[in-house]
Amino acid sequence: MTDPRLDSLLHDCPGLRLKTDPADLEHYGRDWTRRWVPAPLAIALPGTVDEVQAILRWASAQHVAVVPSGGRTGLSGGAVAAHDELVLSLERMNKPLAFDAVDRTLTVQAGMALEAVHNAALEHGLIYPVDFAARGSCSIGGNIATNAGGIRVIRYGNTREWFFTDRALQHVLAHGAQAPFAEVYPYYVVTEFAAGDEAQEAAAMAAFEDCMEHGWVSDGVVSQSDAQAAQLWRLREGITEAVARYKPYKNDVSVRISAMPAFLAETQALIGQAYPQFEVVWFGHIGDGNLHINVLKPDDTADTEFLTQCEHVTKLLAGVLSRFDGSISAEHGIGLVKKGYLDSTRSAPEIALMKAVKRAFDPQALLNPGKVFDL
Ligand code: 2HG
Ligand code: ZN
Repeated sequence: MTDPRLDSLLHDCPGLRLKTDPADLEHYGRDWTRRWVPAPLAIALPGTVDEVQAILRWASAQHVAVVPSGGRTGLSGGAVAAHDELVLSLERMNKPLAFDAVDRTLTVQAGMALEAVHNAALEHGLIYPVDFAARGSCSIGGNIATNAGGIRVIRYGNTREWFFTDRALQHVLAHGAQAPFAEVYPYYVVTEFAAGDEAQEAAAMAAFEDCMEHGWVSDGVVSQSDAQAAQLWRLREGITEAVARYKPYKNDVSVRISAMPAFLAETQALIGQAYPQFEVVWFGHIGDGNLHINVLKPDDTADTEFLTQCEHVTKLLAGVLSRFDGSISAEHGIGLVKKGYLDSTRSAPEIALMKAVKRAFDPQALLNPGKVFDL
C-alpha cells in the first residue's frame, strides 16, 4: 500500500477490503456517463455497517471525500470519483435483512441488485413494482438515492406505459432484436396490463380495440407468452445499450402529462433546428411525462466540440422546461451532467434550502461532493 492515508484507514478499520489496482480505480470510479476520467484514491468494500461507520469516521477526521457506489449504471455523473475521493462500494452489502409479514415490508442492504429485490419480494408473495432495464446490475441504494423510476408505476402498482420513436427502434433492431411489425411507424408504445382475471384481460383488449377504432393506434401486437412479452420489452429496454457506442449526450426531462403534447411539439422543433447535423433518439415513459432525449455523437466529431454544442442546446431546452414548469431531471438525478442547469427548474430559495439540509448532515462537504451543487 503506497499512500500513507490508506495505512491510516486500515489502522482505523482493520481487515477492511481495499482495491487499488489501476483497472479497479477506473472501473469503480465511473458510471455510464464515461465523460470524466476516473481518479479515486482507492475503493473500500465494507461488509458491515460497523465498517461503513469506521470508514466515515476516518474520512471525516482525515478530510477525505467519499463517493458511494452501487451498480454505477447512473446516467448523470452522480457516482463519478475523479478527484482523489475514496469510493465506498456497497457491492458486498447485498443481502436481505428482514421481512415483516404484517407490515408487508422487506428490509435489504443498500447494495442489493434491483432484480434480487424483486425475487426476494416474490418469495414472500409480494411485488416490488419499480423496474427498469438495468435491474440486474443497478442497486437498490442507488435507485432510492436518485428516485429512479419511482413514479413509473402509473396505475395499480404495475401497469407500465413506455414510448419511443422509430429511430430508437432501428438502433435496437440493429443491435439484434426482432422487428415487431412488417410496417414502419413513427412511434411505438409498449403497454403492460396487470390483468388479474379474464374480465380484466377482456377490458384491456377492449381498450386496445377502442384506440384502433379512433385511429389513435395504427397496429398492434399482443404477447401470447412470457417469452413474447420479454421480446417486446427488449425493444424498449434495449435502447440505452444499443445507442451507447455513440456516446450519447443525455437529456432526461419531464413535464406534466397534460403539457406533454405542446412541450413535445416545441422541443422537437427546437431540437430539429439546433441539431440538424446530429441524430436524436427520443424515448421515455410517456405515461408519467418523462422523456429521454439522447443526442448521438457522430464518429467524426470531437468529444469536446460535441459537448459544447449539446450544452448550448440544453440551455435552450432548460428555458422551454422552465416555461412549462417541468424538470431537467425526470428520474436520473442531477449529477455532474446536470448540476449546471439546476437553477433553471429550481428557484433560488429552493436551492438554498437544499444546501442547508446538505450542510446539516455533511458539514465538511465530504459526502459525494459537487454532485448536485457546490457548497
Ligand atoms: C430508460 O428509461 C432509462 O431506459 C435510460 O432511464 C434512459 O438511456 C437513457 O437515456
Ligand atoms: Zn428512463
